[in-house]
Amino acid sequence: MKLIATPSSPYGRKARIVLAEKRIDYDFVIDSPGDAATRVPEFNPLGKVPVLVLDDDTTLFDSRVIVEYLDNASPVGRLIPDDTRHRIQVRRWEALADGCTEAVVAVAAEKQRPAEKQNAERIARQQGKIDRALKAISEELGGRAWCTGDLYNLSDIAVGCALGYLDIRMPDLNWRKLYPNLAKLYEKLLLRAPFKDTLPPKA
Ligand SMILES: N[C@@H](CCC(=O)N[C@@H](CS)C(=O)NCC(=O)O)C(=O)O
Repeated sequence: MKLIATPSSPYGRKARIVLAEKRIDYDFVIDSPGDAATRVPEFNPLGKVPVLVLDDDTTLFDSRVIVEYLDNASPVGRLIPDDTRHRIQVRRWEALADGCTEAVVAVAAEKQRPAEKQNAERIARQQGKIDRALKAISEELGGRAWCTGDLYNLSDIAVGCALGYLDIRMPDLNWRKLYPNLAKLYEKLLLRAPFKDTLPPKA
């Protein structure tokens, strides 16, 4: 199977971490949807990465579908709990973390426009989502070791990918100082090879 993504994509990183945690072999195909020569739309009509291409050429997207497929593809280290209540809790954390990343992408895209074309109101609205999401994640994590339950799972992976992406797109936000418990969580996640090996390159 192959995973199409970029080294900096936070959603791609989520899929790559899950592949590594599940010890599933794959080819990493780097293709940036923004490049003129991109082939991503041939695999995903939405033109977004990550896309997982199975050996029978079935294409899976988006990252939430990919991680669910992967978690079921191998019994090694389950990352999405079977129990409905806990599973929904984990998916909710994932939605919050992915949503935070979506807002970071939107702010970064707006800030790449020429200064006179930037929409300050749009930036402020997206920044509000980031600030509220981080506060909620930090408050809900509190002093616990992991985001949900007693064990590391997909909720921690999703939050870790959102935090790692903040480092490259919003280095001035200083989320570690604002939320020491998130800093502690990310430090712990970086002790795991799948996290360390997928650190996004600095922009
Ligand atoms: N909800 C999607 C989001 C995927 C996404 O936005 N990927 C970005 C890269 S990080 C992308 O491909 N952007 C290109 C575009 O939107 O045209 C997922 O979880 O996979």
